[in-house]
Parts: sequence; C-alpha cells; structure tokens
Amino acid sequence: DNVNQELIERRKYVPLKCDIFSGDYTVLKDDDRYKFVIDKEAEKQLPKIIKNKVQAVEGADSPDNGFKEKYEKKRNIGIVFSGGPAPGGHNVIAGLFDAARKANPDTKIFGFLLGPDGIIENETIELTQDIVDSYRNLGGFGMIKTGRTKIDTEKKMALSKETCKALNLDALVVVGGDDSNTNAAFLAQEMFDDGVQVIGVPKTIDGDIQVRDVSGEVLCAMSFGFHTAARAFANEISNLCTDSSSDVKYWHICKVMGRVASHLALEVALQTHANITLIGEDLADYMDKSRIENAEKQGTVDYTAYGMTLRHLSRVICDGIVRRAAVGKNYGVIVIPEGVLEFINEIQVFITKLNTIIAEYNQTHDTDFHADFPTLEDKLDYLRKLARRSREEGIFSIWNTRDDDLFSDIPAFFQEGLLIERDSHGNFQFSQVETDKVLMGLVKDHLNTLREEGIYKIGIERAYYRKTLEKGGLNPDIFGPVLFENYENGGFLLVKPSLISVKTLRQTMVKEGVIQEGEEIPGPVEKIYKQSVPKFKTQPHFYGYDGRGNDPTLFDSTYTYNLGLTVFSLIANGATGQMAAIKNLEKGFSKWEPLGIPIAPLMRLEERKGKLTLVLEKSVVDINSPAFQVVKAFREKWLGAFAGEDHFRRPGPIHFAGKTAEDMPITLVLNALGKA
Ligand code: FBP
Repeated sequence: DNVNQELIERRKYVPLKCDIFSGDYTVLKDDDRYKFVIDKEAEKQLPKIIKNKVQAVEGADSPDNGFKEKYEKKRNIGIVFSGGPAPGGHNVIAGLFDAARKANPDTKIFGFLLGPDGIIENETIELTQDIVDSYRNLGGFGMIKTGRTKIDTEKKMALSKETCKALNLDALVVVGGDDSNTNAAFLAQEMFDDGVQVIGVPKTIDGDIQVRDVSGEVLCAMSFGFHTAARAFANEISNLCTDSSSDVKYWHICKVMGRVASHLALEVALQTHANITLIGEDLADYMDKSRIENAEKQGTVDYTAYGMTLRHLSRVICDGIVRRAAVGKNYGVIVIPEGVLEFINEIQVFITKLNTIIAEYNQTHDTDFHADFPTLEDKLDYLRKLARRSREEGIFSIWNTRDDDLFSDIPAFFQEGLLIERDSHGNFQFSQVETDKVLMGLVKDHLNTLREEGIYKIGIERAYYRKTLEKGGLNPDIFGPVLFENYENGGFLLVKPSLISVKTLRQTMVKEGVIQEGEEIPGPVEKIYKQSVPKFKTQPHFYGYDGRGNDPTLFDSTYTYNLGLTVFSLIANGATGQMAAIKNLEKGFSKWEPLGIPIAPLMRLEERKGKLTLVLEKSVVDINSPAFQVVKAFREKWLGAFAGEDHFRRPGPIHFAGKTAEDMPITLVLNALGKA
C-alpha cells in the first residue's frame, strides 16, 4: 500500500455531499410533476408499487418526535451487487453505511456475497467500518463480489424471502442494471406485506439506465460507472490513435463494451475523434430509399430496405478505408460497439428465431437445448432438421430453408456465437461473440476485390507545382525526367516521378534561381499520390473488462457516494419499489437533486428467452440527441480522408485529484447544452 500513494489518497478522500445531506434528517416529497406511461402488464404484476410517485429528497432540520424515532431506529439493511462490476459501487455502500450509522450507530449493514445467489443462499458478511474504509473510492465490486443470477422462480423468491426474514431485514438494496432493477421491483412487490423495503440503484457501465418522464424531463441522465469506463476506454483508444499514426501500418479495430446500446462508443468517439465509430442505433435507422421507392411503385413493402445489412455496413467501412488510403493513410482506428449486431435487422431476426426455437424446445421436451445438443454440429443438425421438415412436410416452421441457407453463409465461429447459451436473464451474450471479427471478415473480403479492381490503392505523397510559363522551366537535369502537362488555367503541372517534398522542391527552385531565398513557391503547391498496392493489416482490441475494473473518476465517486446517501433517505422515510437517482447530473454538482424514482412504471414487455417478459426499459442512443448529431457532423472530418494530420483528441488518463476538463461525460454536457 505504501507504494501506491494514489490508493491511500483515494481511501481517505471524502466525496462532496449534496447540501440536503448536511443536516441530520431528510424527508421525501411526492413530486406530481413527473408522469409515466404505465404498461398494463406492470399494473397487473406489480399492483403494490405501481402507484409510487417520484419522490424528491429534501433536508429537514427539526422533525417532530415521531419522525425522529422512525428515522433513527436501529435497522438491519442488506445490500447486493448484481450484474457486471461498475466503478463507484463501493461508494454506494460507503454512502449508505455513513448515513445509516450516523442515524443510528447500532444499525447493521449486511453485504450479500456473490450477487443475488447470496440472497437466495443467505451468504452474507456484516460490513464493518474497517471493511468499508478499505474500499472507499476504489473500483471493482471486490468488497462483496457480484453475480448474474436472477431471482425469477417461485423457489428462488421464497428462499430470498426466507433470508430476509432470517436476517430480520428492514430493507434490501439492489445495486444493478435494468435486469437487476427489474428483480428489485418484483422483490419489493413480493415483500411489501412483510414490511421489507426494496430500493434499487442504477448501475452499469453501459449507460443504458436513463430515465425521462413522459414530457422528456430527465430524471436520471446516466447510470454510474459509465463515465469511468468511457474515460478508461478513451484513454487507451487515444493511445492507439497516436501509435497508429506514428507507425502508419495498422488499422486498430476496437470493440467497445455495451451489450446493446452504443452509449460507450458514442462517448469514446467524442473523447478521441477516432477515424470511424459505428453507432448501432444509427445503423438501425438507415433506410435504403431507392428500394423503398421501388417497392412502393409495385404496391408492396420491402421490409429488408429498413436498417443496414451486415454486407452494406462492411461496404461503408471499406469506403472509409479506401478513401484514407487514397491520400496515403493506410492506417487508422475503428470503434465498433459490442452490441452493434443488435441493430442489424437480419441478425436480430436470426437471434429472435433462435431464441424462440430454444425456448420452444425446452418447453416441449422439458429439458435443456444446450445440454441435449452440446456441440455446434449437433445444434446445426437440429436446425437443418427443422428446415427440412418445413420443406418436405409443408409444416410451418419458424426456421425454414431460407434461414438455413443464410445461416450456412455465416462463418462457423459466428454460427457458434449465435448459438451460445443466453445469460440467466435471457440476454444474448454479445461480449462472447467476436462481433468485430464477423464484420472485419466481410471488410477484408471486399477490400481484396477493391484491390484487384485497382480501387483500393495507396497514394504516396508527392509535391507538384503549378508553374507559370513566364517563370521559365526548371532544369530537367536537376529535376530528373520532368513531365509537363497542359494544366487548367493556362498553367503547367510539373510532375516529378520520384518522391519530392515541398521543402526539397523549394530548395531546388532557390538553387535554380526560379525563386529567391525566403520566397514562397508562386502559385499553389499541391500534393499528388502515386498508387501502390496496399496491404490491409489489422490489430484487434477489446475494451470492456479493463475499464469496468478501473478506479472511479471523481464524478463517479461523488455520484455514487450521494446515491448511497439517497438510498438511506429512501429507507429511513419508508419508501419501497423506488430507485435512488440524482437529477441534474448533467448540470454540475451544485444543481444535483437526489430523488427516488418509481421502478414499476418504467417497466415494459420485452422478448426474453422467446417469451414476452416484463423488464425495465433500456435506454439506447437517441440519434436526434445533440451528442449523436455532433458525432455525425464531425464524421467526415474525423475520418481524415485528406492530406495532413488527423484530428485525434487526447483525453489523457483519469486523474482523481483536482478538477479536470473531463469532469463528466461529454455526452451529458452536449445533451444538456442542446436542451438549453
Ligand atoms: P451490466 O449490465 O450487468 O452492468 O453489465 C454490462 C456489461 O459489462 C456489458 O457491457 C457486457 O456485455 C456484459 O456486462 C459482459 O458480461 P459478463 O461480465 O457476464 O461477461
């Protein structure tokens, strides 16, 4: 520890607290201004918490005695981390611990070990001052670990209730993403009558828990952990931009985490100005206008014209690569969001069909598809059998011969990827699929064709000079074989077959007496590019787990500590089925407003494991948002298909101490500015 001074400083650091937490008490005020569109199914399944309102947390100095007693009562509180780690989680615990112990030093905080399994199996540790202090402002979820189990069966729910009873819990805090907050809502519903309060906390580096009310008012701009992960990825990717433009021989292919939404890729684009950044939501929005019009003329609808195909996307990437090569830059950096395939219509259709087939198989055979068909070949055989039956027996099958043919065109490793087991929440596990390899395979194939056609070629920089006749010719003995071509505007173009820099050209002209020392070359000096056959060399990278384990930025440390304080206010004031949040995150610390947001009204039906299931709605990139529009506007500039230096940006590493320019995600700043 003595070696790592920053670690010592981090542990000692006490984050700023929102003003309302400076007194001894807080109260909750229902805020009727915020409304939600309520799903009928949520109303049916979560009746006890569906009517919850947004609650503003406010400071209270001198409450009456009854209130004081309730607020300060000795409590048992359990907390669990659920899903992937996100920087700042330890500070949620620290904030909760500090507030709870301040209200009553005898209150006990239990940490459930290894995620929701800890609740189901009653595996806990009591969190002491020493334990909490040793993790303050540090990354990871090491204090109590995490896991992805979902409490989704009656048995697991009953065991969880038993645990809460055995520990005599007053409240359970679930720190997690969309699926985990979904779990929190169901736990709140189930334990409502037992008096166990359940509070959720919006965690995930993916940044896809964002809450707006029906009018578009932002109640939670971003889940915690996003800023740190994005900054960590951006720093690494910016270093690649530097290396790539120094070594000038590789295209770095950076897959960036984010299971579905491309928020992280968008932020990385803003932070680094990498040459090409794909945004899944943008690809889904693509429309092939000519095909749509053709279909319309024939009175039909061409559904395949909506959304970009994988092949088309590979062509778009090739176009950028070819254009950079033409100006001598056969290198660069591409950012590919991990979840990009979610937004490719044809792949999505495959995934949905496969999910349905697997779910149907499990139901009808009362066994597990993956256990019954352990190898890829076994699984493919089964799919082929379905396709054959639909053809030969004329039986309608969701998997038909055409799907089979399309599937056969996909490389084996990708077939395998599409068939891997879904996670416990029924999500397709994109982090396990080599998304980038699928796409870059198509890119490489097409570049080979373009190379053969002489379209993919490298331009080598040469100087040329538009020389006027009056100035006289240059000495061909010195310049070598010089080719004069008739040039527009009455000038002449001098093309020198060997490489010559502008500087050398000027020096030679001075020596030749065409211009004087210090005088500029008359007329424009431009560059031409001689063709040479390029190689396409790539280096793949995956930015995910590393950034997820980073120590939190000052923003995430402060945000999460205040979330922890908010959680205690919600508990002390009797709330349940609420998610702790901070409003106005994007407006700077002095304007932060701690809130409780009702979880049930945020739930929607989604396809999971082939069934429609109630889950917290994920927030994807809004292509009309200012942040995306900025990236779109600078796309051409950042591609850098022009002579001269690229426009890379260097965000630099995360610094904990001191104010830095990067004190909150750029996405948030832009979106807030856009709104103003
Ligand atoms: P959460 O939604 O649980 O926070 O996890 C996000 C994430 O980091 C995704 O970006 C990624 O796709 C996934 O977790 C990886 O999952 P795993 O840790 O199970 O490999």
